Amino acid sequence: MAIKLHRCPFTFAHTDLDSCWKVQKALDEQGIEYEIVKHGAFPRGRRKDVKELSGQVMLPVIEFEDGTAYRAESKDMAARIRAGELLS
Ligand SMILES: N[C@@H](CCC(=O)N[C@@H](CS)C(=O)NCC(=O)O)C(=O)O
Repeated sequence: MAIKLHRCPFTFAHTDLDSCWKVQKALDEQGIEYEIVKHGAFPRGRRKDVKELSGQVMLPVIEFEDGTAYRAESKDMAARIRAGELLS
């Protein structure tokens, strides 16, 4: 089973202006396998599942295999991934 990347639906946006892509790109660069779980864009209030998982509504969120979640500013998430510290 792979980790899950909970992200916005705009998977065509391959730009660092997109927070979800920033994290997805870092996972790709590090060769970390993941499964994408897409969520609706608006409104935030509809994201009950994201809230339940991570305690907040913003994306991206990484869900580890044990069901725990990791959410931080996307630039910090990408930096942790690139540092090889995602799973530690
Ligand atoms: N500063 C945040 C921004 C995160 C962000 O705006 N995420 C978007 C998806 S790419 C989002 O959840 N937008 C919907 C919303 O604002 O409710 C970060 O870099 O993590």
